Parts: sequence; C-alpha cells; structure tokens
Amino acid sequence: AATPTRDDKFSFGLWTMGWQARDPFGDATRGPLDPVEAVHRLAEAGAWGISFHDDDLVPFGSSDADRDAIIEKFRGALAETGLVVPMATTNTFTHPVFKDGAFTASERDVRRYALRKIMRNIDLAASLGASTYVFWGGREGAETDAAKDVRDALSRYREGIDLLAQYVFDQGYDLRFAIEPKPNEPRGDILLPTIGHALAFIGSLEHADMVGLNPEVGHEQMAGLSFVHGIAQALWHDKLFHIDLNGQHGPKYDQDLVFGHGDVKSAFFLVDLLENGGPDGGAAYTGPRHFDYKPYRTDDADDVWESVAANMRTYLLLKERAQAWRADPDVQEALQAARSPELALPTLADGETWRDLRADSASFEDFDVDAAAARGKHYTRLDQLAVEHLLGAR
Ligand code: 3MF
Ligand code: MG
Ligand code: MG
Ligand code: MG
Repeated sequence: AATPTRDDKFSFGLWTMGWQARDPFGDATRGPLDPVEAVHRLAEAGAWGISFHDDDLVPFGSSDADRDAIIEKFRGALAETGLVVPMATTNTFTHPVFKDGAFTASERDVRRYALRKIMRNIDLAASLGASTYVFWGGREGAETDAAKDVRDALSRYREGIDLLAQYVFDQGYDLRFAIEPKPNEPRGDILLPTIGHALAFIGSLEHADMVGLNPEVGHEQMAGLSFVHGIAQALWHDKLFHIDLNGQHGPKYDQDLVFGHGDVKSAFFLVDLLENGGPDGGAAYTGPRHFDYKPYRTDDADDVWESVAANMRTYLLLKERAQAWRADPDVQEALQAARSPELALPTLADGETWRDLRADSASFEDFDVDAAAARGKHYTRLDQLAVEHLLGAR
C-alpha cells in the first residue's frame, strides 16, 4: 500500500530533483539533470506528474529554435511515459533583472517584461494540458521600508494578476491561478507572506473565482504558523487549488526537506485532513499531491531518486496511519468524550434567533458556569493516541 501509483496523483517540480545544490555559501555538488531523464525516472518511480518553471525546462536566453527542440523532446518523453503536466510556473526571481521584483518592480519596463515572460510560459503550460498556473513572488518584497509604497506595490500586483487572468480567459485556456505565499527569503520581507494575506488579496481581484492558493508546508512554518490550520481555512474558502508538500523545522531558512522529514506530527494531521477530512469522510482535496523539496546537498545523483521515493512513501504511510487512527474505536470514544463532534452543530437551533437566545435562561441565568469550566477535555489521551498511531504502536 506504500507503493505509489498514478492514482495517488503525486507530482514533482523539475527544479526539485534537478536542484544542483548550489546554496548561498557553496557551489553545486551535483551535475545537471536532463528533463527527459527526469520524466522517465519519475514515471518509473510511480509519480503521475511533473511541473516546471519556464527556465527549468528551457534555459534563460535560449534561441527560439533551441526552445522548440527542447519542448519537442519533453513532449515526446511525456507521451512515451504517460506522465502529465498538472502545473507550470514562471521564474521571475533568478535573473538580476528581477532583483527588485517582477509584478511589483518599481521600474515599469521590468514589470512589462515580466508580464510578457509569464504570458509566453502560460501559452506553453496550456499547450501541455496544465490546469494550474502558480505564482510565487519571491522577489516581490523589500529589505527596507523606505523604498517602496506597499499599497502601490499591491496595486501593481493586482494589475498584473488581473491582466493575466484576462489573458487566460480571452485565449480560452482551461487554467486556474494559484498564489504561493512565503514570508521571506530571498527578500527580507515578501508581499503576500501567508495564506491569510493571500486570501485577502485574492478577494480584491477582478477574476477572484479563478485564483486560489498553492500553500507550501515550510513557508507557513517559517512564519511560525500551523500549516494544518492554514490548509483547513484554504479548503473552507474553496481556495486550495494546489499544494507544495515538504518538510521544515520551525522558523528558520526555507529548508525544503523531504515531506515528513520536518514536523512529522503536523504532516500526519495534514495528510489526515487532505485524505479523510472531506464532508463524507473522503478526500477533502482532489488536486495534485505536489512535492517542492530539495534533495540534501550531501546526496549524490542516485540518492536524489531515493529522496523522490521517500516523499511518496512517507505520504502513503501517513495516509495509512491516518486511516487507522480514524478507524480506532478508542479514538472515536475519546473524541466523543471530548464532545468534539458537537462543534459541527450550529450554535443556534433551526429557526432560533438572537431573541430566543436572549430569552433562554438555560444559556445564561441558569447556566452552570463552574460545572462547564470543570469539564476535562482529555486531549492528552487523544493526542497520545495520534502519536501511537503515527509510531505504528497501535
Ligand atoms: C520557493 C518556492 C518556489 C515555488 C515555485 C512555484 C522555487 O521557496 O517554493 O520554488 O514553489 O516557484 O511552485
Ligand atoms: Mg520552501
Ligand atoms: Mg521552496
Ligand atoms: Mg514552493
């Protein structure tokens, strides 16, 4: 059951396995990975999809002829293996031209160039059958608050996303947008730093209905936030369009660990939410289970494929554990004892109004506050049951 199949909808960014492990302090420890090889090896490993930034597939500055040739080879590998491209995105962060942003660069000519770069890759994404286009604004931000009016920057961000949504609409592409929040790195502070900020921004867009989120585990955890709560709220707003799964140890640099290799308990509850958190106990999320991680810099070219397998295997093991935890009668009993299911009941009865509540002496005048305050919630027992399932002890 921990062997991945296409039905699990696992996908990987080309930039993940392809990361040569250059970091701010050190050179590459691995050679480049041919996208065609990546497609074949992912398919062999049981993955379903591959995503890419424009420049992962076609090196920045390639001639049109070279670009066409690379894309043809990539298409060929997809056709041969049956691997799909569920998502694509744009690199608007590596080239120095984007050092002060793309959508929100102060210079208007840089913004216009960025939009053209994105439009070109949206065309490619649509032609490869992608259904989601991701925006991670890594350079949309600042180190100093002296240089940019954040309100103007947000207006330009909105202008850019609105324009591209209109483009997709006019071209008749079947694509939705997903914004990926991150609090910092590489900028000192990045705009749309969390799921909550991005949700509020999306509400201000002209085509708000076609724009959702691509939250990343580590990005929310870098801000000290609960990823599980963030995902639950994204689902609640119907805005979980895509997800970047990985691992992180609390607020520090973006670690991009293998999924589950950071906060494994949070990963357990995340998988439970995604797989079993639907209204009928089924999947709450049906999109790609997409991994955005970095193989350790200490790994060699073969280890990289072990890390690919580790992401999927860990996810499937957690899925198994989460199902066992849900099915355990002791867990069900502990949930009942904590009165957890009661939260699904509306606070007022059908047809009741604030007038009825105000007239209800049982809710105030006769309410036994001390007795309610004294009720034990037994959450330690519940939490320990989760840990024991996670550890395979039950
Ligand atoms: C950076 C990221 C990005 C985004 C990618 C779109 C380079 O921390 O997570 O990866 O995920 O741009 O998916
Ligand atoms: Mg990350
Ligand atoms: Mg990342
Ligand atoms: Mg990401």
